[in-house]
Amino acid sequence: MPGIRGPSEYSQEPPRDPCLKVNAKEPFNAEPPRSALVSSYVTPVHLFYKRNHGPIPIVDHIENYSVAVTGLIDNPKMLFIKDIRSLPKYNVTATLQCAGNRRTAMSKVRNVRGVGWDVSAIGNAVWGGAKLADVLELLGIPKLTGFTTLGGSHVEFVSVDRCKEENGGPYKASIPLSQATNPDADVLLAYEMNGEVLTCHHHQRILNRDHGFPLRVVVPGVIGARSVKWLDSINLLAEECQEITKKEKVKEEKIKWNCIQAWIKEITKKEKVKEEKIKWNCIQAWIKVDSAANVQPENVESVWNLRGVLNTSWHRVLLRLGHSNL
Ligand SMILES: Nc1nc2c(c(=O)[nH]1)N[C@H]1C(S)=C(S)[C@@H](COP(=O)(O)O)O[C@H]1N2
Ligand SMILES: [Mo]
Repeated sequence: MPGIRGPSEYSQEPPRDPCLKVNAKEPFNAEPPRSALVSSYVTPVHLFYKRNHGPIPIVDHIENYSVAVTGLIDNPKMLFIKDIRSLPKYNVTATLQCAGNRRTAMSKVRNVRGVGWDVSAIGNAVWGGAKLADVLELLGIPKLTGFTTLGGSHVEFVSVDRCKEENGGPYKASIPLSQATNPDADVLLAYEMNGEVLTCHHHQRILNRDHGFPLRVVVPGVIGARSVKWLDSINLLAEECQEITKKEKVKEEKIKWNCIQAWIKEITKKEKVKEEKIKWNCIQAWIKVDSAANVQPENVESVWNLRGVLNTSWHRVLLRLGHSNL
């Protein structure tokens, strides 16, 4: 693990914003107040939810930091930050959401296992980095490939953090090679978040250890679990990796990757928010469809599961109206 290591205890955690609501201290899991999600289109880094399975890794020597690319690939290679930075840089605005978001609401139906999240384990960021499709091309795997010559069909991302749920082993997750090599899927090896630099360098401003410093994966459109932080190695596998979420048999949830707030605004504009008057000066509002007319389940009871994931039921919000003509 050149240049980066995963500590086994929590004495070297980064500082965090005191307004975050802490759902678990060690490992650190916290979400912002609800207002943070709608007060700006892009969620500020310090307010972005933090979802960890172990202590935050430590970078000792950024110049030694490298990512090993191994497995079912003809030419295994070490990639340095400079190799990744030499590729074209893309900024992708994408929403990350934890599969456990809104778990607390689910636990009200019946007990569930896992960190209790309110509604803010979701955030919208501008991720800057190289496209994984370009990185893999550099290593001899062409764009839009389903199988390597050695039979690799899944790309596994391995971190260095030591996770309780993995018995002290690293966090890992995989995606299909066809997705990884598709430039339109926008899978990134990201070194920036909201223009702040995840990479440690003397003239650079912010070290963002909570969100994957110095390099993380961002997989737009699927549950946050795929977006592995503190990337240590990339392995080409013949099968999907046995990762935390796979064991839990979590179904992938498609989410919009460019916007929370704009989406809400648009819905309001098109008056697709159904409103129900429940008190003189309150309305209850909720969102239940997307632009493709996919309808969310009406009640949390119908989506309850033991792990408390993927609570996609209508999120009802009570709005206080003050003086209004309603
Ligand atoms: N190495 C590593 N990557 C990880 C995790 C982790 O614990 N360790 N958590 C995953 C989960 S479950 C989510 S929802 C997202 C959260 O990313 P964030 O903490 O930057 O919001 O990171 C994913 N990547
Ligand atoms: Mo997650």
